[in-house]
Amino acid sequence: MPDRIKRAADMLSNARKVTVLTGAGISAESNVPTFRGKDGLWKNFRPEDLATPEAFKRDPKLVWEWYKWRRGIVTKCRTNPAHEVIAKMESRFSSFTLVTQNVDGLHRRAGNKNVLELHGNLFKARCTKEGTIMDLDQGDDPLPKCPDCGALLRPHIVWFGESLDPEILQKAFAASVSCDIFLVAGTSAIVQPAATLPLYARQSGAPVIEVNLERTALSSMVNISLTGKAGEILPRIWEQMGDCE
Ligand code: BJW
Repeated sequence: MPDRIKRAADMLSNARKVTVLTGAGISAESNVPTFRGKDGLWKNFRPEDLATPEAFKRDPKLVWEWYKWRRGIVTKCRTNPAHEVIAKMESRFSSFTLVTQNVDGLHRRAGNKNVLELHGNLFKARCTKEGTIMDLDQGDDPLPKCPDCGALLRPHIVWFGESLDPEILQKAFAASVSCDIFLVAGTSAIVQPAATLPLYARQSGAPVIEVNLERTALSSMVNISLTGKAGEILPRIWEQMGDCE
């Protein structure tokens, strides 16, 4: 493992354009629940009841209540060393794109600016009539309404079966096919189209480094697979990159 960490650090040290893809595992050490795995959200909740457009149509109060509970968890969480290294990377490389599937906003809290949030953001809402995206202040309202037109708001989250924002997805593809190195961390790499981004990078000639607690669907296809906690491995990579501060 120390050898592979050193190799990953050397590769990153020599890179100019870096793209990072993150998933729920990056926030696990901040105590934000992941989706799959032993204590994942999908062990206790059915995605069909909460994370599809049909579920929202059927029972918008239940869906809003679930997202309010999730925002409550995230509000109490702090960023962890994995978020902090990824934030420092943004100023280290001449071109840096962070693509995240996370909706918790912790990457921005850690200091990243160039963030493509593929699946939306827990702290934003969207008007069901006009599509306007806004910061969310739900308060005690079980069914928040659009301040402009009075229509029902929905969480600004990409649910199963919904398309991702084409502009954000296009930028994520472009950053994946044009980078020197692609780092993927804390994702099971099961959900499409995010899971395909590292493969596009690989096909375009960029080495892919994976950091995950366990092996994933991607592990056999990457150049370096590092198994362990992102909050421990990423700081070790960063330390070995040299001339970083
Ligand atoms: C650690 C760690 C530590 C833990 N350190 N690591 C093609 C083929 C098959 C299916 C599809 C397809 N294209 C589309 C689909 C359907 C669907 C899909 O992919 N389904 C799969 C389940 C098969 N995709 C969609 O519907 C997408 N829409 C779309 O493509 O539209 C066009 C279309 C539609 C339908 C058909 C065809 C085309 C939209 C996807 C939206 C995903 N939304 C969610 C939920 C949002 C709700 C919410 O947040 O409330 O987003 S699903 C959930 O999974 C969430 C996450 O962002 C996403 C990814 O999960 P992630 O981040 O990887 O988390 P986990 O829990 O899975 O993994 C955590 C990892 O961390 C693990 O590996 C741990 O080991 C690791 N870990 N601690 C390092 N400390």
